[in-house]
Amino acid sequence: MNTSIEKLLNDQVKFEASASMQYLAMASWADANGYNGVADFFYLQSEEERIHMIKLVKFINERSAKVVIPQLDKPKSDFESLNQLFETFLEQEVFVTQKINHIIFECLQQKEYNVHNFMQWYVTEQLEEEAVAKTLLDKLTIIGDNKSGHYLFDRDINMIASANQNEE
Ligand code: OFO
Repeated sequence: MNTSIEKLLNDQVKFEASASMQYLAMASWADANGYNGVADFFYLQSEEERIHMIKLVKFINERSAKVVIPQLDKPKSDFESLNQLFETFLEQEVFVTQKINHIIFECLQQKEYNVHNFMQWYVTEQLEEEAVAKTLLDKLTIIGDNKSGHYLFDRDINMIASANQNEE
């Protein structure tokens, strides 16, 4: 594998690991603030990001390139509101999408078609995750500061997220 692609894939290992830790911090904040549904949602997101990271680690090894397990920055762990929590979720997903698009671009430039093919799974995943993050943030924008609205959002979050995925 071309060394610049190897470096990009290792960077992506770090981004997926960072996303996993960020969502763990968000789950913990939600747990501590009485939003149990939101906490469950982010605990699950955190696990999914870890799976994305491991999928990359295995692929890099399968291709006999070198995996570098990264050191991570501390995730953001204080949030002013549910809205801010979900803004962070959307920003995080948009950031990862940009990184994946960059890998796709570089794979085509460097004729790394196997890596390009492997990365398609991530392209689809990002489309879904960005759509879920946008839907949830839209709902919170409608709810505004309404406490009963927040209660219902917390109760129904997993239903809203899976309904969104089924629509695609
Ligand atoms: Fe790894 O799926 Fe989003 O970030």
